[in-house]
Amino acid sequence: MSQVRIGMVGYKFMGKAHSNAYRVLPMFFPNSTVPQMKAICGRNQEALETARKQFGWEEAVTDWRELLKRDDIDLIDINAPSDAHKEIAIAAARAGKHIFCEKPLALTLSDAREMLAEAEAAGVKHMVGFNYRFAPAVQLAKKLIDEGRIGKINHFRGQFLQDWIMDPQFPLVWRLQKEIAGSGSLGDLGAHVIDMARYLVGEFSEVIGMSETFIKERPIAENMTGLSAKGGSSTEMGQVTVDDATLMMARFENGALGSIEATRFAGGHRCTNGFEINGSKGSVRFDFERMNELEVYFTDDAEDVQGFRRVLATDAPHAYMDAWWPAGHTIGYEHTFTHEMVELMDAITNDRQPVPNFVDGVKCQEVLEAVERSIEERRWVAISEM
Ligand code: 4PW
Repeated sequence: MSQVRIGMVGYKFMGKAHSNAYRVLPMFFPNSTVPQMKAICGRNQEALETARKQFGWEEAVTDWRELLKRDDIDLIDINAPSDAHKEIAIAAARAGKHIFCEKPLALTLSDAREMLAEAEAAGVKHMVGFNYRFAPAVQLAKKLIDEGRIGKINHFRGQFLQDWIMDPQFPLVWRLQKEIAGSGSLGDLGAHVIDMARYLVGEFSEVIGMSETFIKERPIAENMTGLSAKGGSSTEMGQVTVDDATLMMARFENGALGSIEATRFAGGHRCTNGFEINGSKGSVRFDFERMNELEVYFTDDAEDVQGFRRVLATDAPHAYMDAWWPAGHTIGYEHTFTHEMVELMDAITNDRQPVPNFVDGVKCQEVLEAVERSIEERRWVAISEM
């Protein structure tokens, strides 16, 4: 297969990120199967047409079911708000289409499990959008861990800190409504950290959490969509039904201990998605706001140079970097999506499941729901209970 023909549902933040990835992929990864941007889908015809032109899609359709009936579409890319994931993914699987779905995979664990079961029964390829795995510095951390170079892992300390809803006038966007988003900082931000922990450390065995909604009512405004929505002058208020911040502690199956913090109230932190992992032979530390770097520490360094060192993951030995620029020329957020789509194209072409896929989406959702149960019942919850 030299082309994968795509129908994409959603055209906002993630729609733009995915479109950019599909567009630049053939230019930088000329040996990859080419993503064909066939049709983009959304409900608001005018806004959709603007996005179609701007992002470079061939056609725009306002009903996603149309995409499933077409023979010239191989893959459905779902990046509409989370409440739309399940219905579209299951219908896509039944229509024999491969599926890419943004995270969190679903609103609930049982929905996520249904999506996985349907995709497996249909024999289609399925992938979930944990894009931060694809930062070359994260891939370096993974390599060091897999090669045993930081030894037996004892600690995972993860965080995803943002501050975009600290203003009480920030409107009640969909990410703050449980029936659309599933949960708040936990599912939106914590999901990335949980995935990172699973990727780098291993499976969770038990969790305990706490959460808070600092601002319980927000204005209902005209522009209620994105992270940069504006409050306007409306005085009508609506209930925030998700967590503003969630903290959790965890034990991993391999004996490591974990702590994770996900919040949209960390003033000054715009996108601090980071982790520190301490092993018996060394440590690694990553902060997405400096995504080209990995800090590493090895216990067997000479005594007089002991300490963290900064590795710039921007040249050829680092994952994906030979495709981009000369050494030292950094890359950004959007490149994580390009790398994600390279993996997707390769998996479809070589008839294997991409990684991360719906199995990872379900495992992440098990942890998310275990944290929610733990908060509700004020106790440790084993993942095996879920
Ligand atoms: O990558 C993150 C997303 O998964 C972004 O920083 C914002 O938080 C928007 O949604 C989530």
